[in-house]
Amino acid sequence: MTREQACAKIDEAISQMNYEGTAIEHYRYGNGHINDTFVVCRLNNKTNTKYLLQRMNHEVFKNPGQLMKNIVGVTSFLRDKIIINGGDPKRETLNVVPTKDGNSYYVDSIGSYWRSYLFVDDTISYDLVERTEDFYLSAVAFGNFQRLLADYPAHTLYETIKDFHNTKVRFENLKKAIEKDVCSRVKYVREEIEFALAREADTGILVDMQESGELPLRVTHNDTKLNNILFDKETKKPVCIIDLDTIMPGLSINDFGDSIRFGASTGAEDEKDLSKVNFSLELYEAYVKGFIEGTAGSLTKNELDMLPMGAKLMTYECGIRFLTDYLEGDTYFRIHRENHNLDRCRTQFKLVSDMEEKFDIMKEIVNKYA
Ligand code: ADP
Ligand code: GN1
Ligand code: MG
Repeated sequence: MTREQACAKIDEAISQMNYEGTAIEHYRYGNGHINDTFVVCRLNNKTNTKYLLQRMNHEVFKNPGQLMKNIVGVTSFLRDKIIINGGDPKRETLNVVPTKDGNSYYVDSIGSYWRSYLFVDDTISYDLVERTEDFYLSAVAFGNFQRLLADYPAHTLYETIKDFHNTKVRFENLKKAIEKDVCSRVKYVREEIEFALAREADTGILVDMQESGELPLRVTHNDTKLNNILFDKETKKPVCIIDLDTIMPGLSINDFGDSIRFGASTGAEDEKDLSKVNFSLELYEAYVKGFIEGTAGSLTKNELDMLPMGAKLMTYECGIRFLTDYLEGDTYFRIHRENHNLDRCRTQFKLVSDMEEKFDIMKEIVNKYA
């Protein structure tokens, strides 16, 4: 079944959600690579109300029920903290809209899983940093998010994707994809494969430090790219951190690194012209400053020391994930054009090379703020 076909029962899903008012329209929305996202507009007492509706990607998230338990738990926890801090809980965290039966998700008659959130209106999400200040503010917000969740009972969280940021496992998956070569694409990407294989020794650096206890497990977001944060259209301040599907115990450094790989680039994640894709030390510095402020002294010395490595490894890991998906026939990340995953892989590898050249400066920048 294609993703389009899996969304065929959207009207049935809408009819099962506990929405106010009457239907006006619904349309596709956003630039996520994983879920199918829609906005649902309703008319309620002469005012328009919007909801966000998603078909959860059941191929990627094998147990949507457990995933929704994580999200309900985390968002209610955040909601309480936001209220105590005098914030607006309807805008500053996701709010799950239940089904008419009071469940957090609905399984339709063809087996697709749907969930809905209040739509956080008058916001914008960026696919490329427009102002350094925005990136700095996103760092404060992601750091703060991690700090807010520091006392969340981590043992209650389900692992929604096994070995999500286990770079060693990601590397093994790439090797298997190369061996199988199901689409006969290996011949087109010899250079990228060579680049990936040459860095095998790096794949265990953070995983091993985690296993030995040198790096603490924390409740982390695990998908901290810039378009997973909503900014207020007017004030340009971060409002809400979204895409909570991968909240799990993880490494703080990976949240840092994932933001850097996406945001500290001068080009989009899928830019074809690699001359436009460079690792920006200015953006990196802004994020380092913001993240250290946002986490407010909670990072250990080892974590601070390994931030540059986190940036490099998350970029590398994402590159090998895109390459693996290209070799496997583009089954994981949504693509919009031929070779889309290969283009994405190339930007990541370009950034890795750039970071390797600038690694000493990256360390100095962390030392400046640590
Ligand atoms: P994916 O896992 O596919 O990335 P996301 O949960 O990130 O899905 O949602 C895709 C996009 O939809 C986001 O980048 C954002 O622009 C938008 N979005 C998600 N949730 C909301 C919300 N509650 N209110 C407004 N926009 C949202
Ligand atoms: C996916 O869901 P989305 O588009 O926010 C992916 C991330 C990758 C990212 C690359 C669950 O994020 O891990 O880093 O694409 N999410 C999942 O852009 O695999
Ligand atoms: Mg997303």
